[in-house]
Amino acid sequence: LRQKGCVIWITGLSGSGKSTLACALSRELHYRGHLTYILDGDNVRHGLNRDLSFNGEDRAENIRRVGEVAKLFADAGLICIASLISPYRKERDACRAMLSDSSFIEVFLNIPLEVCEARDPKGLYKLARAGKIKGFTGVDDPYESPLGCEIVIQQMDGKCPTPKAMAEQIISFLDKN
Ligand code: GGZ
Repeated sequence: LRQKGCVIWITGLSGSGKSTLACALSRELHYRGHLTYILDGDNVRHGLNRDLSFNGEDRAENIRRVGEVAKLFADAGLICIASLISPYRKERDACRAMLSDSSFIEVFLNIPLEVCEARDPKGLYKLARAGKIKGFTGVDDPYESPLGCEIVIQQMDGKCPTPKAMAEQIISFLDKN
C-alpha cells in the first residue's frame, strides 16, 4: 500500500457536523483502502490538550498542536482528518504553512449559526445564550470564515447534504488533485 499523506482540515461552528463528517470521511476512505487518523478537537481536549481552555490564547495553542500532530501523521503517510472549530484564520494558515501545497486541504463546513443552534446536540448554545458559558464561538466569541479554502460544504435549497454526500464531495476533490 502506497499513499501520500495529507491533512484534511475541517473547520466550522460547534454543531455544524464536523465530527460526523470526519467519521463518514474516514469510513469512505477506508473502503477505498486508505489509512486515516482522526484528530477531533473535542477528543484531543481530553488528552493531549487537556490543559487548554477556550480563551483566545488557548484556542490558538489547541490549533497549533493539532496542526503539528496532523503533520506527523501526514509525514507517516496517513490521511489525517482534523476536525476542530479552529475559529482563527491566522492559526489555520499557520498549520497550512507547515505542509507542502497540495497536502493541506481545508474544508469549510459552512452551516449557518441558526441551524447549528437549532440542533444544539449538547445544549451548549442554550447555556451560552443564558450566559452560563462565556466566550462561546458564534455567540460571544468570533469565528473567522476561511477565505481561500479548497472545499466549501453548504446547504442546498435549505437542506444539509448527508455526511456520506459531504465525504464524497471531499473524495472527489482528492481524486482530481
Ligand atoms: C466553543 C466549546 C466551548 C466554547 C465548550 N466555544 O460542539 P462540541 O462542543 O462537541 O465541540 C465543541 C468543542 C470545541 O472544541 P475545539 O477544540 O474544536 O475548539 S477550538 O478549535 O476553538 O479550540 C463544543 C465544546 O468544545 N465547547 N466550550 N466556549 N465550543
